[in-house]
Amino acid sequence: MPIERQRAESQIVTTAQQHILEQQEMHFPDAGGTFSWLLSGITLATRMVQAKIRQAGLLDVLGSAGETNVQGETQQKLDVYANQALLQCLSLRDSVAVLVSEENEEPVTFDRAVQTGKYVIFFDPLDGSSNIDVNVSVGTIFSIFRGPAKLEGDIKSAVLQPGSKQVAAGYVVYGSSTILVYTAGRGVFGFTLDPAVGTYVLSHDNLRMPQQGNMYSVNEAQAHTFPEVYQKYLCRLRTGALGREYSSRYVGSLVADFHRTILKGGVFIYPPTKGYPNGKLRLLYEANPLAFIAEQAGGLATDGQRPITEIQPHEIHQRTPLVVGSRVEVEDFLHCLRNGTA
Ligand code: AHM
Ligand code: MG
Repeated sequence: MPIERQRAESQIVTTAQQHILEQQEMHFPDAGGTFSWLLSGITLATRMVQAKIRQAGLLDVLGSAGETNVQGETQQKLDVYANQALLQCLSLRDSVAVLVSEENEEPVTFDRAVQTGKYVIFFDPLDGSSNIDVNVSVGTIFSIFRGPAKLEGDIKSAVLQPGSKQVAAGYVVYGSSTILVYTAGRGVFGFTLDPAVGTYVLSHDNLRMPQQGNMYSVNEAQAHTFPEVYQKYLCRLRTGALGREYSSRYVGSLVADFHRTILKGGVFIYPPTKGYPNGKLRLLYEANPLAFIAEQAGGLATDGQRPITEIQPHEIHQRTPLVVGSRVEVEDFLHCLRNGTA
């Protein structure tokens, strides 16, 4: 049998680990396995989290842990578990210099030589936690940067870089199946967890977001508190100004809403509101990674003033408005902004 055919037949599936290694060899030949080892820390933690989520209702993991996090939000037990899983799995990777989690007010640092501890990782361990108790999809989001040349002084400021400097980003959606989507700046790839084997398997090769969709996603009950341009833009979507009839879909878990948007096209919007004048979502571990993935898949992401990935952060837990999705919808939003009217 020809060698190529033998290879094709023996390679029944491509696992995430294998794919990440191949990508690393192709695009970062000098990384020497460090980067794939780092990512394997994330995939391990998310497999632990998904196992716990799948047992929710059987184990005592639902409900509040009785604490509030840095955002003043009640921490769910699964929030706490997911945070610990990521912190533990990643702290064992020598290449990690700093970890910044939604659940920790301060960055977690490791005493490593700069040559070894190369990476800073931002993550939201369990996004959409208000949905946990009602069996609706939740997720994990991560964003990876190279650390600064020197890690001294005020670590919180030292790790702040615009999203355009992300080395890799991804998310896991714990839905009807568990799916990992990631980019290292050379396209977007999706892997579905095979629960029987416990391995992520390539299921979405070189994912591209449709140029235009027919769904928009926003907490419309708050629409009366949105800035006028957002209200007018929503009116355009509803009235066929973009040449299509739109439906609305809103899960209330960013990862789930984004995952649908990347697959089906359309737009996800979290504007400034009365309750959240700067938007609710966090720049460094929610908006940035999803913006990087959207751009890599052919979409766009903006805060209404500039691309999300161009924002120079000033605070590790800062919030931002977010409009992310297909090129046609986001460009139309930008057009509305420029014209001051829809
Ligand atoms: P969380 O990180 O505390 O779970 O909050 C972020 C979540 C997002 O997943 C979701 O898009 C948003 O909050 C929903 O907010 P709202 O209920 O205001 O629409
Ligand atoms: Mg979140």
